Amino acid sequence: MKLLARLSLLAIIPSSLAVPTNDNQIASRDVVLNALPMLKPQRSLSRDLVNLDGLWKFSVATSANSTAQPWTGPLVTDLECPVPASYNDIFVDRAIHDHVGWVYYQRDVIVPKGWSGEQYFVRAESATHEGQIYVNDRLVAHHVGGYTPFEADVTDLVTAGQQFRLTIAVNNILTFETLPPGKVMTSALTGKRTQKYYHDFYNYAGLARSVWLYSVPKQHIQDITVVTDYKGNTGMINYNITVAKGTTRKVQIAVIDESGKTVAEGSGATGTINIPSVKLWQPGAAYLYNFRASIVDSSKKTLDTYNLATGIRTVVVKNTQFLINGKPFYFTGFGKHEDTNVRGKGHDQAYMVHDFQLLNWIGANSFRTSHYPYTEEMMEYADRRGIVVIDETPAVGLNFGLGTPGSVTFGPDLINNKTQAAHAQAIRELFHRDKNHASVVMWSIANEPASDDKGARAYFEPLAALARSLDSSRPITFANVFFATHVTDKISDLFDVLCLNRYYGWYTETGELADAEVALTTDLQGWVKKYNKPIVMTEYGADTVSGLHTVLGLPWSEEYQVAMLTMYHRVFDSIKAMAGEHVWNFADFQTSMGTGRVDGNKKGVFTRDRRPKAAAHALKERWTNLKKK
Ligand code: GCB
Repeated sequence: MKLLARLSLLAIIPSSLAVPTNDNQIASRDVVLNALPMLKPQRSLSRDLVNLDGLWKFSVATSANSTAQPWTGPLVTDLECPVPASYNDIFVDRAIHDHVGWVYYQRDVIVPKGWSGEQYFVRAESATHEGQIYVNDRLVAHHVGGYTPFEADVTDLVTAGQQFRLTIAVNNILTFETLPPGKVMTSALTGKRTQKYYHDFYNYAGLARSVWLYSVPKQHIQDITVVTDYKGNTGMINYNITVAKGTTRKVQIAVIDESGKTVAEGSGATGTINIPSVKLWQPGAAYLYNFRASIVDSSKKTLDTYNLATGIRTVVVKNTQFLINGKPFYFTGFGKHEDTNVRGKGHDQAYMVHDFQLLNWIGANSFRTSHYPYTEEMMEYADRRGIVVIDETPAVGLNFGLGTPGSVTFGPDLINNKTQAAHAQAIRELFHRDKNHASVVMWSIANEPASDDKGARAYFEPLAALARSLDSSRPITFANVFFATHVTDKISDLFDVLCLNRYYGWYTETGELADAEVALTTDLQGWVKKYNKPIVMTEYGADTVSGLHTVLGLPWSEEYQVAMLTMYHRVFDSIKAMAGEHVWNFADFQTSMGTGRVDGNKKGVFTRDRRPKAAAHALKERWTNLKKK
């Protein structure tokens, strides 16, 4: 993006969206709230890492007030909790399952003795939704936001070769100052606290991703940003590198292809590397170069090295087309969730690989990280598998209108300036973490906000500007809810792609597919007429009980799910501006209890344990044929 355009964008980002300051009374002076972490830790010739996953001592805070005190002392408990996993479904204990507030995880850690002279960090890949890291009794990191990493430099606190007590306190409370938003309710009858929220997936909490202890040399690479391009058959990696304070030595770059051959070299902290006879990263045909950044001293000794898997590709939106490497791309796939039995949102490599196998089997080329950032492992895996990702922030449930006409969402006591500041921070952290992934082709900054609410424009305009100022190389979008129509929606002009979530035939016109077809067609044609933009249907689907069959094709049956998807596809195929279809959902998933959900949301094309419903076979047929076109 041109500098002037960038500056004018920055002008509409108010100072209230500044990086949060640390005003929490429990945080000590030198702990910066939500400090941006370094690059994902890795083992290289100059870096080391120790995985801290396993069984940790675990306990829930005994009173709601324990947040007011910093954590001190060894945990007295007989509970052990696996990391990574959400804690809610692990124990056979309703009090833990329903707990609202802080929980504590604790274990002993030894800093390897070979790390003396290095700098070392504790890093949690996430703590849902607020985390505090303690080394022995000292608070060293504080982070709000449940799906992005944070870390603490512990070099000066523990000597290499020594042991320390690591405690991570995790809080699952959602308020109007968090994303997603929520409200804690207290029963007038028993005083029991419950967490209310406005999104349709269970509020799993805890340490659902890995925890690491890692080392870097004192002079090290802190961050790398790459933006790729190509001209003819020459690839380009535009890069920018930041190094640790006190780094006096030079940055050198080598680009290595998949066969191990160095194909280009360069030096300096910022620049462009040209790659002759480039092999592009393509959907379904990933190709990754190793962008190797090193800090080298005058005698050519390497002090630090970071290896960044880099796919060279471009993404451009042109009129109603979504172009990857100049070719129209049609999204097929799903909105997903991180969700499995017992482990909740806990990362599991077996499920990750299996889910990608199923995506491949069904002919899907993409997914959306509905409705929060997924693990970094998953983003890296998508890079390697050639799966395209729409990467979403945890801004879900900014919508109090569902089912209540005339309700207001944005206002001083509702979704307000503080929510907006948290939203800005969520955008910063997601972009910071995922900016280098070839698989990520678009940012979704929210799911189904009340974009027709009178406060929607004032809320979203600065956020869209912030997103563009942080990354001008990818389109931005949000997923639009059905009742914010092309007439009433107030924000879609701020975005590049129209992502629409629609449930004709399910929440409206239930069981009446002929009516639903007319309603869907009219709706889509309205958007086509008003905007010259690509349309991706980011949600459509029907709750379906696996094994329920009916010859009449009634709702909840496998037949109905197939018939409904088929109807949607007929409509999509008649509209030129359609650039993709993501069925809701890849698999059945857990939600909060309620009369409308029987053990969760059943819109999965696969069951929660990943068995195909009839719709999976129907989609496989369609998507495999689309691929051949
Ligand atoms: C939606 C939401 C999604 C829900 C889905 C449903 O519009 O975006 O989070 O799970 O509908 O099944 O109701």
